Amino acid sequence: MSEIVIALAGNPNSGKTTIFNQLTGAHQKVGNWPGVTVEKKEGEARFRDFTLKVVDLPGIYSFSAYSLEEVIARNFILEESPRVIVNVVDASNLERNLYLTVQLLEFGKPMVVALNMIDVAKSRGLYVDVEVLSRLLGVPVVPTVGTKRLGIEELVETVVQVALGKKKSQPVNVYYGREIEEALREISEKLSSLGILQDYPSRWVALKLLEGDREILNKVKEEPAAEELLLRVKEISESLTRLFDETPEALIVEARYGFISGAVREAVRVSAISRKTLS
Ligand code: GDP
Ligand code: K
Ligand code: MG
Repeated sequence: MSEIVIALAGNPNSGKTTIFNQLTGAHQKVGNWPGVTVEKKEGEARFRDFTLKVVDLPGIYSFSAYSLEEVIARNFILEESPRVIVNVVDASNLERNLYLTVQLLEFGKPMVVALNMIDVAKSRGLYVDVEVLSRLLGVPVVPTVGTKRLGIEELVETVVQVALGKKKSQPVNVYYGREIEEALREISEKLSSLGILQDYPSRWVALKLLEGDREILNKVKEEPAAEELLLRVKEISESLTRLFDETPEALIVEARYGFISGAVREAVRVSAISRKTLS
């Protein structure tokens, strides 16, 4: 019997634990992440010939700050290589939740979005076009109501199909603008040629270096050829800052928000009635 490890990632209160419980039922194990007191929940779900090992990652809003939860979540994704990431998204707070989604896409790993709380979204007159959202993100999107078990079977089926390569999940690369894209390309190439952090997705490491991510900087510094790389990153960052009068980090954050507002504009319809009541 084959085992598929999946990681549940999402904002706090998006319904991650509810979906985790629906997937795993009584087959759960609660412990702590190694060395820290953050709770770790693991469980198992059966689907046909497969055992899904489900890990409930800590609820987070971002991967760029330095909370313990954020580091745990991203290290799990990078080091334990789950076959599929399931991103639980609160459909009634889509724009805010997509900020984490975009950062999950950046890992370039197979992913499925569980578009949860569509009951709440509907009651507020928000309709999300699942096909459009899926096309914009490059990954399957399955609508769910975790508390009512709606969409859970389809979610499991989709996850298994993605794991088997029978359903496409190709996370899009958010376009950061010509200059940043050029910088990402150059830094990625340098990472490969210098043999630095080769187990990590190079575009992701390049982004983190431009964002000035301290944890990744420290990891890079342990590598023999770090000095040459970091010198070049510094030059690139300074020239981008001169050019735009903003740090690369700020430019990257802005580009993510730009992508998200475009996606929401395309994929969400607000009913006329609720538009009136909301104003
Ligand atoms: P987590 O912080 O992401 O683990 O979120 P929880 O699973 O604890 O859920 C947060 C709250 O939302 C709980 O009160 C759940 O019962 C509720 N909830 C979860 N999914 C849904 C849903 O699809 N619809 C509605 N209406 N409530 C939900
Ligand atoms: K909670
Ligand atoms: Mg939870």
